Amino acid sequence: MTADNYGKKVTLVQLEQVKTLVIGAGRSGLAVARFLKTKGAAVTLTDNKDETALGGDLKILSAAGVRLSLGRYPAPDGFDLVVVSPGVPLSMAPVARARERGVPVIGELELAWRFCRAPLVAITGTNGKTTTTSLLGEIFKHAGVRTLVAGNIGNPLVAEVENFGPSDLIVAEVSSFQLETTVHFHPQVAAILNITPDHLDRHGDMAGYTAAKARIFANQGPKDCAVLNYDDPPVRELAANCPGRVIFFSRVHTLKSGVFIQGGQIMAKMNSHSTPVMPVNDLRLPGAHNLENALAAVACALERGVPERLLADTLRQFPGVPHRLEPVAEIDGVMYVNDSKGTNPDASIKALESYTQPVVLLAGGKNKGNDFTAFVQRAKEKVRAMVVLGQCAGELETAARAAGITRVLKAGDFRQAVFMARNEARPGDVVLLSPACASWDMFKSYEERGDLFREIVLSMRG
Ligand code: UMA
Repeated sequence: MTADNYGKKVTLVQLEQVKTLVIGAGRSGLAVARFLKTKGAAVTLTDNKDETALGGDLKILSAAGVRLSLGRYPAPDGFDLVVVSPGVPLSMAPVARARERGVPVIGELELAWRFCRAPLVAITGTNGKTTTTSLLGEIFKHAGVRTLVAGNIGNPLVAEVENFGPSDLIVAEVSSFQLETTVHFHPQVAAILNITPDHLDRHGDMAGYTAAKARIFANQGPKDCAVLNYDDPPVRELAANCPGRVIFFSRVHTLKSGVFIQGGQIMAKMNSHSTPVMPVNDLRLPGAHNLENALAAVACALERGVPERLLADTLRQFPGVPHRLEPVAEIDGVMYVNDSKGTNPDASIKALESYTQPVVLLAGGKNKGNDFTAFVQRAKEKVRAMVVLGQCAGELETAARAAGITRVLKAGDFRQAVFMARNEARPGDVVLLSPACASWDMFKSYEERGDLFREIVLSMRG
């Protein structure tokens, strides 16, 4: 297979003997290397970290015939295909070189899609995508549909995509990083929940970030559907570019058609008549942002034919996802909440807005090019004290003091930060880990950060 015919293939592809370079040996790259090997490709897996730093399944892959180039990238020439991990910037040398030579560069999402036989619902957005994807997965499962939930949520789609067929369903959380390398990726239903500043260090500016998000519907046709947030102006404006039908959802407007709130009820007006789905107050998930997530899930589920009664059952029961406003424990009258998934200022503002009681906030990590002004201004109204940590601790401290937060403490490490927060809290307060930053300066993932927070808090109970 040549580079050229790969680019033209739209669905199933022939990978036998194709010389493939997989960049990044994390969750995505390992799954891609394994998958390509089963398809008979000649696979080289590379990572800028060496074997000691990586650990994992590398020995097994090597024994299976995957060539490893760890600690340094191989000479980029001689490959027919490059598959990049989502966290690998497309500006890095081997990727740029491959593109110059006309070698196709795709990501795991595109690769998986080419082997996808099941109908696909894809969810993106700056915030809420994990909650909405999980919720939607539960809705479909409760409605009796065999469903795979995969993607940016943590389990690469390519690992399981072939186990699901036309009568099943796949719900995929997709990120701007993954969408950036799509070519033919084509979900039947594509939802965009919101677009606020995030990952600007990677995408350059909001226009670049929005363009990456909009790739979710770029290959849709008239029979497909985009589910868009009417209340979010950048998302609403994307409707003009959608090749398929658009279903809007709104928390604040009564829509002519779509999914919205009226008289305390979630209403769906998909054809000409309105149908009540359930009272808003019956929703188990707390917060205005979760109501938006629920409205998006309702729109996607109705589009796929799930009856209102069944989807309302799930909305009444769904408790949320780990690391997102996850209550960990109450100790001496103080509630400890793990919101490690608050990896950008907007997510952490939403977390702060979920509480009426005083908050001791733990924030900081790796700033992804975001401005903290709005975040610290909101924090000023909510926090008793703020503990800052990680790579951008100094930047956050300066911003917090400029916003008028007087009690700002700088922690040397994560454990110290949690103990500092405990000392600051009074009975009735919330200690909230919602960093507004990525975890990558101190941890492999936000999950690892949240797990450590949970472990430290639980160890304080005795
Ligand atoms: N690496 C290089 N060169 C580079 C950059 C990274 O070799 O220039 C290597 C690193 O040394 C590391 C590997 O690449 O070994 C990591 O790859 P990765 O960052 O793509 O991470 P994965 O473990 O493959 O996880 C990725 C997603 N991570 C990112 O997008 C940063 C996971 O999303 C996703 O769950 C997983 O694939 C499966 O699809 C996480 C995430 O933080 C949750 N996503 C961002 C977000 O939600 O905001 C986009």
